Amino acid sequence: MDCFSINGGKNMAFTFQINNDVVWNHDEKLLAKAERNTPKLIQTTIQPAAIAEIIADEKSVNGFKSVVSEKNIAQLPDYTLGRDEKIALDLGDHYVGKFTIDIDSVGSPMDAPLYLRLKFAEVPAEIVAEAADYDGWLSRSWIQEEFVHLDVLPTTLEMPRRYSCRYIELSVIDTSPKWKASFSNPIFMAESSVSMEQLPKPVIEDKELEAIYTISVKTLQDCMQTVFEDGPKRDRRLWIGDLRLQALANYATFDDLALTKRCMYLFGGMTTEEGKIPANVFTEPNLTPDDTFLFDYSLFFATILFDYVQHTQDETVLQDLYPAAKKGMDLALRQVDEAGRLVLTEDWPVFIDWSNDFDKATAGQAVIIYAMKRFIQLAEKMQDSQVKHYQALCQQLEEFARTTLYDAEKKQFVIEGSGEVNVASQVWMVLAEVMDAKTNQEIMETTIKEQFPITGFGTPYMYHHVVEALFVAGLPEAAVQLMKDYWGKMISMGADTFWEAFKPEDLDFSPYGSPIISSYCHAWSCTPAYLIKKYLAG
Ligand code: RAM
Repeated sequence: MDCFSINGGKNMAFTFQINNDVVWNHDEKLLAKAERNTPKLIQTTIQPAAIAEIIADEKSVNGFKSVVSEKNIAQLPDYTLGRDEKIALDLGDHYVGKFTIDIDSVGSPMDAPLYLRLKFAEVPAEIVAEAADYDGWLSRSWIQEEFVHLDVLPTTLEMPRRYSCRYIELSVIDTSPKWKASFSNPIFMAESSVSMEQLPKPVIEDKELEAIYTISVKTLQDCMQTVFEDGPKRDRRLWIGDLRLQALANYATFDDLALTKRCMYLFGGMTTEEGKIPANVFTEPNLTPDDTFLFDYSLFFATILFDYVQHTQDETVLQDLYPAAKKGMDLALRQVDEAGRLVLTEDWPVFIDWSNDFDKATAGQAVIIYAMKRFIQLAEKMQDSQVKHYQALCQQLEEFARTTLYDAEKKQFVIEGSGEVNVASQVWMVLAEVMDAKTNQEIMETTIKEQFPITGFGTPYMYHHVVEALFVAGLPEAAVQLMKDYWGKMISMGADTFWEAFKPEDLDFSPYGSPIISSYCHAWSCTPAYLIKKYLAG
């Protein structure tokens, strides 16, 4: 295996993995079920609400915000554009879909082609950024920018690709001095597998929380396509860590069970010969697993199945997918030594968060305990003859955590050897409920006292787990406060949907070397809908 990583050492981050030697099992029966549950997308016609002016504003995301222009969107055709002139359309909210627009020439006969650049942007700063300046490690092909030559006008320009955006910039590279381009009838055909009309309006008295709830539901909706995508701008595919959180938020809101089932069957139907669940899968042009593996993500297959069965009591799904969950769990358990210590390896790293600034070993130990506790309940339902074996292993893992990884004096979990104390270790150990309720509360109280305001985490994915750990530890006020400080802060910076990456203490942070490539509608940030419904409603 080749693993290209920024920091392959102690924290085992990854960038790209290339595993050419993997032998895949395609379970055609499971995959046929996945295909049968493909949703028909609901389409909604969106017309731009305004013409936008993008202006510098240091308080907004990546330093820019949008204000409504004095130019009237109803007069769009009058604002003709020649060389180096541009105009930005504002859809009024974030959407995912396809764009069409009518274009005509005005003036003398069209004596040269129209050369046009279109930019589709989730946040205003993407309009301002120059693709040529991008120097990150992910492909620049993700930047939503197109160059089009049109030889004959009038025409209807139908952009063939799907975009994820709120703002669309039309920028004329050239016409000719004899004529200008005139634009009319811009249409954005938005798509999702679910509609907001399906959802009753929630009654949330706290207005800040209500706004957080509403935007998290919008984020979820825009990520719900023919799979639960991680981000409709990027990577536009099904990742298992994101799926776990999307499924939970989905049960609390749209409750689209077919889409959830489809995604579980996709993972269950494409595993390695030894039983590893891939971290993500592609569905076009064929169903194809990615040769990328993350230890914690693989374990989440069992927890996603547990959550689904708990929510639906669907026996058929359990019968169909339990074998893959079991094989995956057995494989992961091979990495537990006789002392009950999880031994992580570089070719199957834990993810936990995009940040590489902390040691993930103790959090990894907690994730396997968290997953096993749920898996064991499935094993009991299945009357698996090995239930006792799994229980014994789980106890061993917990025992190791309590005796070797817990510092009773500090009331904190540590990293074995270095003694490092970090927030992720506490959070995942609390979620795994390794200690009793009182100790869990003490752990999180100590964490608040000594580590808040949190620094170092790069994703709403990790912040979700911190908030949930606070709820689990019986500290709902602190949980709500953190939701407001984090997701609320994104809103104050202009979020229409919640982002893939966000560090309140480092507003320019991107895991990819440049924020232009980040996704600003990202599945794993949609969980306030779940957290609010589960821990605060009623
Ligand atoms: C990013 C994806 C996804 C996440 C993985 C680990 O590339 O966008 O959300 O699950 O990383």
